[in-house]
Amino acid sequence: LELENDLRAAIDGGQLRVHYQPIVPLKSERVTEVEALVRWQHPTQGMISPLDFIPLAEETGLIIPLGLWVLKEACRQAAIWHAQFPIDPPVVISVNLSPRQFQMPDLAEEVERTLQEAGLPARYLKLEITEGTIMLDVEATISTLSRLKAIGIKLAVDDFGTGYSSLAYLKRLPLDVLKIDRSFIKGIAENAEDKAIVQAILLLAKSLNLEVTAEGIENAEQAAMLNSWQCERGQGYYFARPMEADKATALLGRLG
Ligand code: G
Ligand code: G
Ligand code: MN
Ligand code: NA
Repeated sequence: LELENDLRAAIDGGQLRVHYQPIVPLKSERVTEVEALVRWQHPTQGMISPLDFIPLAEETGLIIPLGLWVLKEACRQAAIWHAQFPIDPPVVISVNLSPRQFQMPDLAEEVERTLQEAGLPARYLKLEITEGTIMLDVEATISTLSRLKAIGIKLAVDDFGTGYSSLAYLKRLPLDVLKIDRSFIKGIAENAEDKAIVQAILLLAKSLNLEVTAEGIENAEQAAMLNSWQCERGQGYYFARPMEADKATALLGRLG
């Protein structure tokens, strides 16, 4: 309960931060996208990981104001980068949506309003949901994704391969990207099963006309293998860790 009250105060009191992790095309390794990842700068406990407060936020419903704050902040920052750096195409911002956020009845309207307020064109926003979120209520998912898609937002499945989404449903969803979970990427150089799974996901994605981002790339060998398998994009400590907005600005500036 103490943590819950602290978190409530944190949302209202400006203790949340958004960090940004670059996502790169494996062919060029130039940053074309960043994932927004929330952090909590606690007054006495220091920086708290989302792993330690997102579940509580989800349980208590605080994820709704928290998630809207992250979305707003990420869109605001993306619009600043677009104005600041004449990169073509401008960097895409990717934002995670929890199950409860995704089930908000007015999600599409909230997102559209946020984009308008930030002055960010919808095609530069990508939303990430997990297979678990997709499968909560597939018909509702199709309807919500279709509304978001109609606005022009890009849609990604996060942690792909770890959940239970059915291939029959995947075909019916207006998705753009599968993000292969980092647990599969970890072993691709040494483990025949991981390699087979990742290659199968790449084949599946191609046949469903989806792009792929490989998560958790930690070394050059993994990046090179994935590139040789025509995986479009990568994310992971090998390229960059999540970083403060200022550092991301400096990174984007060097590429502009
Ligand atoms: O950045 P890090 O690896 O610590 O994130 C841990 C987990 O928290 C990841 O699963 C990530 O998707 C999740 N996460 C980070 N930021 C957000 C956010 O803004 N909203 C939601 N729903 N999840 C987030
Ligand atoms: O669930 P989601 O994919 O949104 O989580 C992203 C999380 O993965 C972030 O918390 C980020 O810190 C973490 N992450 C990003 N790249 C790597 C990596 O190369 N290795 C590991 N172990 N974690 C990573
Ligand atoms: Mn994610
Ligand atoms: Na993920």
